Amino acid sequence: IPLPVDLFGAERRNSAGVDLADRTTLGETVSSLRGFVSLCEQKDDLAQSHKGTKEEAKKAVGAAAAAFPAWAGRSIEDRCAIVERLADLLEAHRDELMAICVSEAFKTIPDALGEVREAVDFCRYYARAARDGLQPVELPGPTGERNVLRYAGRGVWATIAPWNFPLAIFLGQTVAALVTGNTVVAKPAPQTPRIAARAVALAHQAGVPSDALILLPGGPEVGAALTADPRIAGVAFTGSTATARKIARSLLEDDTRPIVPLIAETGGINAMIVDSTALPEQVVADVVTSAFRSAGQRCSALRLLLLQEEIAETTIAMLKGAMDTLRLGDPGDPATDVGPVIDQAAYDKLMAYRARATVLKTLDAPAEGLFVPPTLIRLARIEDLTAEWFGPILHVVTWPSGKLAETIRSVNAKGYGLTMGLHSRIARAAEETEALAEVGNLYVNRSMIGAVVGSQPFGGEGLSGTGPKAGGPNYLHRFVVERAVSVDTTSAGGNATLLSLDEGGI
Ligand code: UN1
Repeated sequence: IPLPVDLFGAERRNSAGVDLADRTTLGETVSSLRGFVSLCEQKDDLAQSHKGTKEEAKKAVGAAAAAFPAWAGRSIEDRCAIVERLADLLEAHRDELMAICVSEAFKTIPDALGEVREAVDFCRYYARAARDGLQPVELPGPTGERNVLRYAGRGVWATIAPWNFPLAIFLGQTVAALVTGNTVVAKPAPQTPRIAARAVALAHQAGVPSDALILLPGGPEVGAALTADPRIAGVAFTGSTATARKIARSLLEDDTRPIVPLIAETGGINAMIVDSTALPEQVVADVVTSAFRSAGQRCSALRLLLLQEEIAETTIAMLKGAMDTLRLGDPGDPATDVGPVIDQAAYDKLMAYRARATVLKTLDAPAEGLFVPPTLIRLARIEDLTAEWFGPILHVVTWPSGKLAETIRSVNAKGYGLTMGLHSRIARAAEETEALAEVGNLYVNRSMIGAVVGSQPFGGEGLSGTGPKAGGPNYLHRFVVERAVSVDTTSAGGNATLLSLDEGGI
């Protein structure tokens, strides 16, 4: 049953106030992209040809450590202005950045546009949050004492980014560390070094000193060398739960090393619960967007669709019809809904899994390229899904009437807690889900992807991550140390203030 809706038009709006999937505005962008894509393909720049080594990781940390005092000593206003200049530069280079996202990460055009906009949003949001939230705070205290709480950078942060948001998350983590007065060694995913190299070059152009932000491309060995370095004062990581665990272990291994923060944003086995009162067309559109947009390669993506028994067969029939309207193909073609997956290893893993599953519906894939066709798989029980399959693969399970709480508890029992969706028109169902769902982001009657910076702080619980949420009001606080300074203003000869001596007098 084909649906009369633009399936991927449902992603919400961000800073520019333009629908991310508005294809009518993309014509101009696409024609200029074509030129850039071929340019990018020819360009064998540093990041692509160069893989970092363990020695370079050491050198980079040393240089960033030497740059720390000067960068930390700049005013908040200075650092915010630089980050806002970076946002302007990202906007000015939008088409070029989109082109690299398309050619290097196989993002579709609407996804590449969303990627650049989200990066811009992170820069502007964190600059504002630092300006508003990190000024010294005068605290009330016992009579006669002046108490001030100050925030200061911690030192050198390692930021380790995923390939699925190679610009937005790469820069989001990095800019948060920089704006709070830290210096950064930034390691992009091995699949996406070029977009990171462009982002770092623009940050330097915006005024970040070259030693305050150092790009370190490379694989897991380079990441391991970085986190094992005792001079690292914190790690911001987005990727798999297994890698987050390795990083946590490596940060704690050396007994002489300070205990430093790890911000980890990891995987999820995300479920959407649909009851018999939900609006069917909206459900189907939101399911297709949540499960198949970005070829399912978002940690927020829908993996497990839980349909109340009465509506299961009709919903599945509509879903199959909607899947038929999806176009697989060249991600640089604005008509494409689903592009290839990131690399051969991902392709092989997903295709092998699909081959042994009970497939309800799938599509034909283009003959050439790493296309995993959107696939609907039936499972008997919620417990049968035991792993995060990071691609366009959706599992469906039914649940009996009157068992909403049990259904939510079965999802909770997986131990992940990133996103959950509910489609229902019953207020009590929404309240019950809100009370029981152990997730970082609960979405009611909408899709489960596309968290907007500043409005929908993003991040999970349990196996899905440590918090604090990216794009939320508490994120920057994890990047700073707090210093409480208390001055007795009564004892020094009864003077209410300290004497102003110049340094030569001490
Ligand atoms: C991720 O896939 O790593 O809500 C994060 C979203 C994005 C974040 C996804 N803003 O889909």
